[in-house]
Amino acid sequence: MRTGPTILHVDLDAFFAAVEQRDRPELRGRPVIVGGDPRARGVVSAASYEARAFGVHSAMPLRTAAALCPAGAFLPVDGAKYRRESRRVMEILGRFTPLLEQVSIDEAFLDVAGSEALFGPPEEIARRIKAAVRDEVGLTASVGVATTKLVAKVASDLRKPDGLVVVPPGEEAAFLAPLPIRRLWGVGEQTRVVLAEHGVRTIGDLAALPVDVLVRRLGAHAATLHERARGIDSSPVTGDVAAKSVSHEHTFDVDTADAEVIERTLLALSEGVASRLRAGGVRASTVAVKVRDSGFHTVTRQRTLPEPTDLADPIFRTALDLVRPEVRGRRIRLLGVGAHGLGEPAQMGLFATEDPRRRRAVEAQDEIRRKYGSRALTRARLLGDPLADPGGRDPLQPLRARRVGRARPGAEGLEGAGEAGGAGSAARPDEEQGPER
Ligand code: TTP
Ligand code: MG
Ligand code: MG
Repeated sequence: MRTGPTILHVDLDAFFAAVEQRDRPELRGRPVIVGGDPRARGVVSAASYEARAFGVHSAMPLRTAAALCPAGAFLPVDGAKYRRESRRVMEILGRFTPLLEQVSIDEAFLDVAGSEALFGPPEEIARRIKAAVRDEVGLTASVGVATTKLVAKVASDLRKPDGLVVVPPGEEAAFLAPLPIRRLWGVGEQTRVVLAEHGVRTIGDLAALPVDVLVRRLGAHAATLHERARGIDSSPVTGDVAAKSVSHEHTFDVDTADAEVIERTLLALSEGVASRLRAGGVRASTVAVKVRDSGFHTVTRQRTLPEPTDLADPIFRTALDLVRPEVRGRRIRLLGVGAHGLGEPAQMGLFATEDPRRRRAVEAQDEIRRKYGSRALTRARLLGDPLADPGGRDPLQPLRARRVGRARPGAEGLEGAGEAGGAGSAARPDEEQGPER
């Protein structure tokens, strides 16, 4: 059941042009037009915001762009590079929920309904995403947060570049009402002309029209349009499109060969991965591990499970099995646990074989974590260790609170909690993430 605004729409700002400005600092602050030779017959793919000030936009003939903005830097399209950067951004988004639906090279919907215990409320997740994309990829993204995909998409576009717009539940129609009709999905040029004849300029004008009038003029799809104008859109975020894996990694403050520390870290990482699988309502059929030693030698190993799971135990046991032969006698710098081959239980023909009591117990624990915070429940194994908080606010740095040392009796976990909360610390996927190394 959805209660708050949990759908995020993320869209990169002036994507192709921003990548070029990132890679060529001399282009920053200048009008940049990606599309190719301005004397050729092509069209503009992307225009930096500086170029837009001259009226240049995507899909405009390059020659027109050159006439409007003769001082612009005209660059060829480097598709391979943009696809690579797109994958990096999608990987970041995938850390926050398996319910990730990529809809174009630079945008995606996320449903973070199940991710709050791990990452905080949706607005906080939006901020973390923006920070991670900025720090790790060097690009800015705009994010809209709402109860529906439609409203989230309109919201992400509203304060570009570098925008963040949250539409509280119940305010969808009021949010849309003053906006020009072209901002609504599915309103093409022809529809706009017909609507203009009825005096419709804003989305609110459309919402106020009787639906039968609309259907008579525009056909059946007008009914959907009318619903959209009131912010109604029930299409779910379909997670199976882009989210193909969930993974957590940890870089040790000090490289370690301590089997106990390694085991505990794997358990914490497995807990984090499993809890994200459950949050997304998916199970994994394959477990992967990554081990990097002090000499930066990295190995990855993976194994298919006897049956798909969303529980920490089988993930942990498999990860431990895979990691053991790789760590012998070595000092370890980084460990990672990943879950691949994700699917919904029904698609995987599950439900039949598992013990329903076990599932109810795990779901009850998830519920407690959701209600009272991730620290409310911790395995006996991780107790007395304020650092191991797999469901902590920043599971990408599950052991960050290590430096605090073991909590003294009577002061359990307090310092640790403060540390692990580390708001806004944009964790890198692997290296150099410890701010106090
Ligand atoms: P958009 O997200 O539509 O545009 P943008 O990222 O350049 O600018 P913003 O989101 O800040 O408004 O498209 C993403 C990329 O897709 C864009 O950088 C280039 C490419 N593209 C084309 O090649 N042709 C087009 O007509 C459009 C609209 C985009
Ligand atoms: Mg964009
Ligand atoms: Mg886009």
